[in-house]
Amino acid sequence: DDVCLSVSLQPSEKCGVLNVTKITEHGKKVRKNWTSSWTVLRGSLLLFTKSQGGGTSWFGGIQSKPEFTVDLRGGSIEWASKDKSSKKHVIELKTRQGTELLIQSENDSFVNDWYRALTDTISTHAWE
Ligand code: I3S
Repeated sequence: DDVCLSVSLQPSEKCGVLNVTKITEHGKKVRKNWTSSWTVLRGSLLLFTKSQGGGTSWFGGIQSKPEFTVDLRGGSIEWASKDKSSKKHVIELKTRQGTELLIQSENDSFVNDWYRALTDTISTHAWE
């Protein structure tokens, strides 16, 4: 989008505010810590920046460095099962590096768009 370009100052496929938590890091279970993150999809990378202004603002994306980045190559996504979270519209993302994330928004069409974009990215970059 134009918004993604102007906000991130670099072209990106998709951006927006999502609720995110890691559940596994380097193959080890970690405690959930849901945070509202400014999320940018750029190439095969998914970048998360702490969202400022209470979660509705894309403002934080301009200034902040990504808090963490995951490489989608070789990863997989699916809709999270009920035992993973009580929240609605939760995507479970597993990376080849052994990080597992839950990605969520109350807005189901928004989450569906992300699901599609992430799926496309994973299949596009599958053989790199
Ligand atoms: O998988 P869990 O343990 O039920 O996840 C919930 C907890 O992380 C909870 O925090 P504390 O147990 O640290 O107080 C969070 O507040 C909840 O949001 C987590 O569950 P959901 O179902 O929202 O992912």
